[in-house]
Amino acid sequence: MGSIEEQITEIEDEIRRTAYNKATQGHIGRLKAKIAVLKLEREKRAKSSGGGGLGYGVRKSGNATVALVGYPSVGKSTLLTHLTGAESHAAAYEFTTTSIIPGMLFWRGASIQVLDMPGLIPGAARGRGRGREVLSVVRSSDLVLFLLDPEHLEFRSLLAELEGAGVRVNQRPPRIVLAPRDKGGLEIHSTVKLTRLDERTVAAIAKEFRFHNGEVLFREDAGADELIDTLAGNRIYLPALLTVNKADLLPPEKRVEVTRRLSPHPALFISASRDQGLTELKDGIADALSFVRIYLKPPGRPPDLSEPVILRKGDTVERLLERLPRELTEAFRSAQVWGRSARFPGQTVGKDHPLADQDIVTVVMARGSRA
Ligand SMILES: Nc1nc2c(ncn2[C@@H]2O[C@H](COP(=O)(O)OP(=O)(O)OP(=O)(O)O)[C@@H](O)[C@H]2O)c(=O)[nH]1
Ligand SMILES: [Mg+2]
Repeated sequence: MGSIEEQITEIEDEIRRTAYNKATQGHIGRLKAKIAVLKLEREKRAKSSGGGGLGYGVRKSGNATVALVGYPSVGKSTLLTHLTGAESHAAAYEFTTTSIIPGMLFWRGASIQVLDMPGLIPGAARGRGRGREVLSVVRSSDLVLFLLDPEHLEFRSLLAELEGAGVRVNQRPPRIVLAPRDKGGLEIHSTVKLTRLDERTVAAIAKEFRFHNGEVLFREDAGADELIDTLAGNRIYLPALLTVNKADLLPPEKRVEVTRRLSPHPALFISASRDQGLTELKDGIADALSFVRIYLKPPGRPPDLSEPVILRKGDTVERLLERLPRELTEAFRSAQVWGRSARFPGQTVGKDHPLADQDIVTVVMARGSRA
């Protein structure tokens, strides 16, 4: 048997040679599972040999982190500078940026960390051109901002690089639940009719991941890819925005053509160097990050509407407490909520209550505590 890389290539070739139909879909599913397992093994080795990991050591800060992803020379550094004021050298040759450069964007009350990065090149997921480090930074971000040059619209291959690194953009995790057990064999259940997978294929794919005992529960009509993602267990699901930069060089009639070529992915046209479309872009970033503003109200006093605490959609009271002074958190007894997440004004809730945008919250402290 050859190296991991050779084995992956060999199986990929076999998949390419195999026509996809009802009779072959089980076989193809099994081959895809083999590739996924080999890639997990490759990641494990890269980590233990010191490569990969958070090579660049950027520390996350602000309310959320956005990763600028694109091929060399598309204008990532120019955009960082125009969005955040941070200096990142821009130049008319490729691979100008060789490390991660952070900047901070303040927009609609939130502080958003933007990361400029080296350009991605095909093969990044295999470690080409610092690709592994860049992709690991992408994995730890909260939003991917894709930048394309109108002259190079290969968005699909950019997406493929991220997919190869286990990043799924603008997708939700598959509705498949795994319940591993120590013994008893494999049980397959589903709450919906499965049209893309049969039991034999499910069992064969599970076997590749050494999932021999336990339950696989399908809550959707999933295919092999979704099952493999669930079994691999290390996929990251991120929202993403697609922008086409250098729109100043693009005549209006060409825009229509570019839009058509990128379809079904909606793209925003900007010019980083000329500050065109950047307000829309900032709004798009803030929307995609689903910020939630929470106003604090000290007991018996009006709420402080000047400085909200910024959380993300779905965050609970517990998340809010993490952002407050220790004394408040330690003495927490309950919270009172006014606003969209409350069933009635002033509802008393616990730490697991999910908050909504513009909620007003009073932290009720246990009796006898100071602060
Ligand atoms: N016409 C035009 N040129 C731009 C725009 N944005 C960037 N450029 C130019 O494109 C070239 C590359 O810009 P960079 O910001 O260095 O690109 P990059 O993506 O950071 O490149 P790497 O760091 O090499 O990956 C520079 O000459 C920029 O001046 C734009 O909106 N319009
Ligand atoms: Mg750059």
